[in-house]
Amino acid sequence: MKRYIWTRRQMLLRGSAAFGALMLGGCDRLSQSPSFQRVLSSAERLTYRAQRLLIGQSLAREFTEADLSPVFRSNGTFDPNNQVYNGLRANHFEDWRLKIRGLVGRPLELSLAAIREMPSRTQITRHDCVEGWSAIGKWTGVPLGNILNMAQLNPEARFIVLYCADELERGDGGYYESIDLIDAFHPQTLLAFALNDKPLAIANGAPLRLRVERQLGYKQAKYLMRIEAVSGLDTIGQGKGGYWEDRGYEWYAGI
Ligand SMILES: Nc1nc2c(c(=O)[nH]1)N[C@H]1C(S)=C(S)[C@@H](COP(=O)(O)O)O[C@H]1N2
Ligand SMILES: [Mo]
Repeated sequence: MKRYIWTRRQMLLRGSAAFGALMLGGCDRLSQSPSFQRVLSSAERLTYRAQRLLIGQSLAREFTEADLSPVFRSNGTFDPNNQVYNGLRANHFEDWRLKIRGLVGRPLELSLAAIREMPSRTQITRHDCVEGWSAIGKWTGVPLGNILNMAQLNPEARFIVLYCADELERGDGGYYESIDLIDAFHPQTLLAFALNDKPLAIANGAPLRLRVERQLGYKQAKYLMRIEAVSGLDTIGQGKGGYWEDRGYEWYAGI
């Protein structure tokens, strides 16, 4: 637990340099009261304010078991069906590794077993697709922020890019998505390995998919293979930050 706190602090100090100016504007009274200031070192104070700023972001609505959709339908790719993916699938994803690269101090390769052993979060949320349907599902996964803490973001990191195993059309370069650090460290942003208490089905993105609950369906990247911390999106894909964004959709698909 101690280690987690430390790595989170490290992230907040390193990864959130951009928020510094904003934070110094002072956003909460408690962190400025003299007695509270004596309790915390200046680094801790910075962390506290950064955390409030990050975690203070609104949460997406959460639902109950009674609200669950009977079926969580699939959309977009329902089976990547390519050589690499079929090979991984044949072995129940035992050889699959999530790679974390880019602007990090400590690149990682995590097995599905390792990810399942990390502290997880379960949430029941509504998924809204631009094509006009929605579904309520129960997701279990590891907060993306925890994994980014382990990887130790460099101060220049501004976006997290998520690369998937599938192409929607042959030769399209593959599905990918990106989010900013506020969404990356939002407590409901998960790398999910289970839907409705069962291992993620192929149709819903096995072995691992993103849940970024305050945004629309196409941001919820399935079939994750690689995560990259970057300083900008211009040189990624066709430069708009995602598969559908490159085809005209909004990058910030807020609901
Ligand atoms: N890799 C990948 N991720 C994807 C897609 C896709 O085609 N490939 N489709 C997106 C869209 S438009 C939606 S609505 C959701 C659908 O998730 P589901 O199949 O679990 O319903 O996944 C999103 N993530
Ligand atoms: Mo969608």
